[in-house]
Amino acid sequence: MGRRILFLGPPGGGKGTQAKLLTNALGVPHISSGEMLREAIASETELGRKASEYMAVGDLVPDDLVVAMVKERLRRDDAACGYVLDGFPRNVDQAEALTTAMDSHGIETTIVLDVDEAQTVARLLRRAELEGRADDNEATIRHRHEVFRRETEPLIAYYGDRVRRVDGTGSVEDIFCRVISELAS
Ligand code: B4P
Repeated sequence: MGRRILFLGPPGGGKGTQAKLLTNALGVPHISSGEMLREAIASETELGRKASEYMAVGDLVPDDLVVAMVKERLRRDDAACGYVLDGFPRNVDQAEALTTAMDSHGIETTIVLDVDEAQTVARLLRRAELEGRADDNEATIRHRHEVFRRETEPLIAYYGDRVRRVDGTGSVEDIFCRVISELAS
C-alpha cells in the first residue's frame, strides 16, 4: 500500500475525519491545508491575515500562498516516508505545482469520498452548532460546494487511474473500513 495519499471530497465529505484515522494507521503526517490556514489565522500571521478574507466567504485562498505553505510542510523530515494530504491540491494549478515540486514523490493514491450535498450540509450545520467555525453557515457552505464542483472535481480526471472512489456515507468506522479495503486492493 502506498503511503502518499490524497483525500478528495466535498466540504463536509469527511476528508479530515478519515485522513486523521489513516494517518494514525500508516504512521505518516496528516497535512491539512484548511487546518494550517486556520492555525495561521489564529496566530495572526501575515498568511493568516491574507487568507481570512477568502475563507470567511468560502472562496479558495490564492494558489501562491497555499502552494508555498504546503511545499514547506512537505519538505520536513517527517513527510519523507509518506503523507496524507487533505484539502490540497484543490484545483489543477495546485496539482501541477505539487507534481513539479515532488517529482517522483508525488501522490500515489487519491481517495474520493462520495457523499451527496444534502448530507454534507447537514454535517456542517451540526458542526457549526458544536464548534462555531466561521465558514459553517448555510450560504457559505453552498458556495464552498460550488467552488468544489468548479475547481476541485476536475482533479478526479487529473489523477485518473490513481483514483479510488469510496462511498462516504454511513458511520465513520464503516467508511474507514472501505478506505482500507480500497487501499489494500
Ligand atoms: P477545509 O478545512 O479543507 O474545509 P472543507 O473542504 O470545507 O472541508 P471540511 O473540513 O469542512 O469538511 P470535512 O470533509 O473534513 O477548507 C476550508 C477553507 O480553507 C476553504 O473553503 C478555503 O477557503 C481554504 N482552503 C483550504 N485548502 C485550500 C487550498 N488548497 N487552496 C485554497 N484554499 C484552501 O468534514 C468534516 C465534518 O463532517 C465534521 O464535522 C465531521 O464530524 C463530519 N463527519 C465526518 N464523517 C462523518 C460521518 N461519517 N457521519 C457524520 N458526520 C461526519
